[in-house]
Amino acid sequence: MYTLVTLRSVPDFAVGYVRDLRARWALEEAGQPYSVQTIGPEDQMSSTYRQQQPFGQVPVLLDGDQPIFESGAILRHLGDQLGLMPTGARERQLAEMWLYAALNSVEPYFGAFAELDVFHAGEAWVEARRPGLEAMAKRRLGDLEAWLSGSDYLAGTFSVADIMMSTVLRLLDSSGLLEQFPAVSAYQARCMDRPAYARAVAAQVALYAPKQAAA
Ligand SMILES: N[C@@H](CCC(=O)N[C@@H](CS)C(=O)NCC(=O)O)C(=O)O
Repeated sequence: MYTLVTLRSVPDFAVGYVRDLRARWALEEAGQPYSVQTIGPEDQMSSTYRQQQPFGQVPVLLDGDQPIFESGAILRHLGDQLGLMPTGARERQLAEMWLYAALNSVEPYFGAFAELDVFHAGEAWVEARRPGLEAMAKRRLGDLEAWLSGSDYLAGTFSVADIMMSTVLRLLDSSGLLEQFPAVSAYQARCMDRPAYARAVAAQVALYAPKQAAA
């Protein structure tokens, strides 16, 4: 039995974007039931939780009583368990490389660009930093465009690497940048058209909906 540990409460802008979405999506792809355990700031600070997630963050996946932290490690684990890794040796290796690449070579740049407006709007340094971060984000999008041209997915068939990359691409949702890269945009749409993606987003939104309704 899987239990997904996530935050009890998040700011409105984060609803639908909390990284537990990656695990939810994988679980939904396989039709795998899971339960959700929510935590608050006091849990995040506790030594008990830090044994499960050393940085006090979410998500954590409990596979039985075995905790797994880092969304990439969770997807890698679920990829094998739920049949969301390609079957061929080279394709499996490609999926693994793209999983790391999404987290290490792409997410930091998209995240830094998105944070300008989410966390630093109006701060004096933002407009000076924007062109450099935008250029770097576009460089990575261009690289992805080249890889994806003529391919439906990163490693042949749909895999956890695509769950990771398409959720990383969502960091640029409101940037207007994706539209400039047709193969990336089509890839993003292809991934997000999957019914499991919609179910995963709906499940996360439903968790936070009572708070939103009360506001
Ligand atoms: N590299 C981590 C990042 C996790 C992360 O940033 N989690 C956010 C939610 S999306 C979080 O826990 N924020 C609360 C905090 O950092 O205290 C992963 O991919 O699992």
